[in-house]
Amino acid sequence: MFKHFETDVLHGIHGDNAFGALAAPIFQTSTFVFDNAEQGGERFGGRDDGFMYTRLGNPTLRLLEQKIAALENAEECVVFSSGMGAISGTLLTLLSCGDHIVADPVLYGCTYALMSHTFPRFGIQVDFVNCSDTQAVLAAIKPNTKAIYFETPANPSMKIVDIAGLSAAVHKAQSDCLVMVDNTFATPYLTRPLDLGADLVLHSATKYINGHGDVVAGMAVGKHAIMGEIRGVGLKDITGSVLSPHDAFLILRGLKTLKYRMDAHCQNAQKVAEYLFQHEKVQQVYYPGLPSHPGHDIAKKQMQQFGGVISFDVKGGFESAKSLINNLHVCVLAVSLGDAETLIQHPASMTHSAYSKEEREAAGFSDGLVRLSVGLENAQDIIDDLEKGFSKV
Ligand code: LCS
Repeated sequence: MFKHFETDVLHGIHGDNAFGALAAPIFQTSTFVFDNAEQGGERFGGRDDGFMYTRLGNPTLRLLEQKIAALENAEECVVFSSGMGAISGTLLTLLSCGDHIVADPVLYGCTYALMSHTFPRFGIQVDFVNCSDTQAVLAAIKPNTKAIYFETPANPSMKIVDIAGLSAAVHKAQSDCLVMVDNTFATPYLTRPLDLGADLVLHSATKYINGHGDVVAGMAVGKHAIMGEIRGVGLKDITGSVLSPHDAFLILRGLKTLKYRMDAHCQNAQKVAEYLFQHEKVQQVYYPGLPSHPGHDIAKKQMQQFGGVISFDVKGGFESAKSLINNLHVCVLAVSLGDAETLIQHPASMTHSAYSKEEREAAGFSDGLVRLSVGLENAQDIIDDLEKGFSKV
């Protein structure tokens, strides 16, 4: 690989490309023809690494996996048809009935639902513990604790977890306990969790990695042995959550501009966060780029920049927030994040509606919280739109 991220996303890995196409060829095929019965048997037996069936592997998917593994400085990546596919496929591969995990209480709503509602049905115990508090995490570790799981920045409160500090402490306490980081909000351009000591990285590639709001996809990234298990069990048998080759092509295309998009998202978000911070109708702003954010110093250490998502509380709670949201035009009312367009949504009733009111309070985000995924428009147009919206509050 080269010295710079923007070069690495373009060069170095070209995959299986017999005709020298510059853009990634789309291998839109479900199955692969064998030369003879012996070859088919060798492939299924793992003694020949040729392709067999797209759920088990495909050259377009493979190219994307190799690129992401290189960008995360990892041995291996497995792509899935959604972030939730990657998360459930990974966790259900590595956990069994009787195992225990520690997870931060601030998680994307469906990840939280998987852990709080589904895992207990399968005898997997989950303790939700503040992962910004290393001592609390260490105190929660038991002999059967197989993983520590968190997002940083976390959805939706933009909470920051110290990846290096927590990974070192957890591995010292229990060397085989896996530290898993959902790196969706940071992307490998802003943070490389494996370089900081984490064991496994998860992504919703639906967000910044694809970046154009036209694909749903996920990724798991880590060491060969674990990724082999995740591919052979979590992807192949448990979820069957295989990405389509055409979607892999779109992500490969989006990836080419990841650095430039992230630079613009981060610069715009900083301006919008500073505007919101001084606004008389805003109660509180949650953005790690603001010195007032409790995770600001750690974010400065482990992130190249502070990301493109901002959450904030409007004075007067949800009723006031609704008046704002319903009077915006540049900021589009939609869930998801990391798209070119600025997206605004209300976590308590939308992305995080799987949490009860008490669970949201315990996790530290209010029912009135608004989340803004700052897009690639001119920052002043976003600010002007918010200003007009606030005038209706
Ligand atoms: N991890 C994080 C941090 C996420 O924000 C999401 C989705 C997922 C995993 C799941 O990925 P998916 O299956 O959707 O690709 N977050 C969403 C959100 O905040 N609004 O809509 C989806």
